[in-house]
Amino acid sequence: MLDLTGKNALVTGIANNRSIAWGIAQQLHKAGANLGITYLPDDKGKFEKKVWELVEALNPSLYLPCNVQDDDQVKDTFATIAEKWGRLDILIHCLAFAGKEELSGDFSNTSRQGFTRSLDISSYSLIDLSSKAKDLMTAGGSILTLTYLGGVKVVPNYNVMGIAKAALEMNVRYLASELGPKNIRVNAISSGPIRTLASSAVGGILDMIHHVEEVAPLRRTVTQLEIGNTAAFLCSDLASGITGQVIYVDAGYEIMGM
Ligand code: 0WE
Repeated sequence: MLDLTGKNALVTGIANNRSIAWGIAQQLHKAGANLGITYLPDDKGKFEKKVWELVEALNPSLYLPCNVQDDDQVKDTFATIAEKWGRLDILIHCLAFAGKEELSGDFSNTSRQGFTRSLDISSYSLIDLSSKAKDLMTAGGSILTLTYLGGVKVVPNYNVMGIAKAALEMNVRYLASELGPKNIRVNAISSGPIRTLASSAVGGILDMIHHVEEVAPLRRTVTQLEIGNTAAFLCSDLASGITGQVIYVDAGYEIMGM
């Protein structure tokens, strides 16, 4: 049976009730995990309040600000986990960013700064968080990140995010190789497109969703709940033999050539 009782899980990347990370947090909670939630702090405390109103119902035992571009915040996050939990079992990485200018128009116009920032937030952050998490995963563990087909095949306008996801998927393999001997598994879920805060800011996302509804074997898109269920499985002992993998949860879209 899928059982995460007694496991301490840190979930990053919840912005609102449409976030894929929110779907994951709910399913980890349902399976009995003890949750720690991080949010992106901003001047007005907007996310701090919004995200808390959402996650309160899951009784998280930690609620921490963590901007992955700020070394001190990352350090403080893991210092608090070490102090309050002692041991970490599950790390959920659901973070990505690219400047709006980079997500449309010619890919060859990608700026150095846009490239660096997108790869820093969307890809390097998995290395940094995993490096800190591994020291606390003293009973083995599971690290999970979210990726997208645009990191493997060209998706119009995904642009620099595709490069960030390609790097992220390779991070998964190198981390899985390094951390396997400590019984820490590292995997990614490649989600089909879902309407979220990030994706609804993308021009043409509705057309992309309609295309998936026509072409995907299951003739529909996937839900946050379905990503959450796969995440709970991958983080559980049921998936004890799976590491270094990119699992497609996309209603089958990825297999199609036409
Ligand atoms: O990974 C993503 C979303 C990534 C994303 C989206 C935004 C929009 C607003 C990263 N940074 C930003 N920055 C913003 O300012 N997806 C898989 C969803 C997505 O994003 C796309 C897609 C799909 C699908 C962008 C272009 C084309 C398709």
